[in-house]
Amino acid sequence: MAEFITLGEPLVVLASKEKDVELERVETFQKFVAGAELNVTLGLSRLEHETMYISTVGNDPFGRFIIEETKKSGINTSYLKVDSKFLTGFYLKQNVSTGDPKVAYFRKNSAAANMCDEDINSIDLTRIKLGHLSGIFPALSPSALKVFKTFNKRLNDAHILTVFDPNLRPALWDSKKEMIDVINDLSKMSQIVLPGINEGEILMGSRNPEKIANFYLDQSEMTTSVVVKLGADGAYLKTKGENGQFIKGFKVSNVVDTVGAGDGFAVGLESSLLEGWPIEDAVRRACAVGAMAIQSAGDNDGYPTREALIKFINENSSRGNFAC
Ligand code: KDG
Repeated sequence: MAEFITLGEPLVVLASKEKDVELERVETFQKFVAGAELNVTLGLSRLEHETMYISTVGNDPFGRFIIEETKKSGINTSYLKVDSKFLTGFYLKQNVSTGDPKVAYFRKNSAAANMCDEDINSIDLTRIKLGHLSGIFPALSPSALKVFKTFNKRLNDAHILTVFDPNLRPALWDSKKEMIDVINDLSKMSQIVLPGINEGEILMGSRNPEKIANFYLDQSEMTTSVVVKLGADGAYLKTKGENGQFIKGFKVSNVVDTVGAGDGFAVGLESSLLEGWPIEDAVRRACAVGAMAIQSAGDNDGYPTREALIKFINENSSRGNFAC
């Protein structure tokens, strides 16, 4: 049983040890588990929430590594299956001194991309309070898009709070237009939408956080809050019928790797919502976890325990002590 659920493609990431070396020339890689939705699940379970992760891996060393690590983290893996016909996806990530790293995906036709509706229909949603959805899984294949919609519908029918992170990955889509149309359409089926500011510009044509928020609030009856991620500057929160507000971020001096920051943001937000916090405070914790995430090399190993999160917020907060 769990209070949190998500569906995603787990990956292994091979992160280069050498800095600023082109991926084809790298000699040493470090292996981690990755995949946006798995990152969020791992982060929530590190904060002691009961989580469930739905996916399929191949019958191969990467798949076995993912299963082992996921079980070790206390995640409910009842619906993490093995399909011997396909392989587990992986990707290479460059270690860079500034900016976002270059990545190379090896995930086409993976086991997760070949999931089908039957993998979703039998899932027991009893006690689930929050479903996390990301725009990566529906980009994997036409069948993954169908599975995603079935899963989203089941969550909606069961009146479970859903949070949608557009997570744009242009390399996974046939065209930019298809990506924009499908992602904007899928966003309509969640109560909370979490676009980054750069994603907002691609998806609806403006870098103005209020305009981005209004676009998602206006396009769907179901969407009640939009949180626009502004990187180191924090976030902009707008709830239907209320004024929008900027929430300050946490500056960190030691940026190791930016990948996984957005998922960390979702961890902070969703953990707070599961604990019954008002959304404004949830966004503040989201900014904290996002900032902590960029200080390590893996995609999710920077996500904090509860103790580390309290310490980070108290040491970096101008508002004084902050309950976690
Ligand atoms: O958000 C982090 C993800 O980008 C990473 O873990 C790998 O799922 C991944 C992707 O599609 O890039």
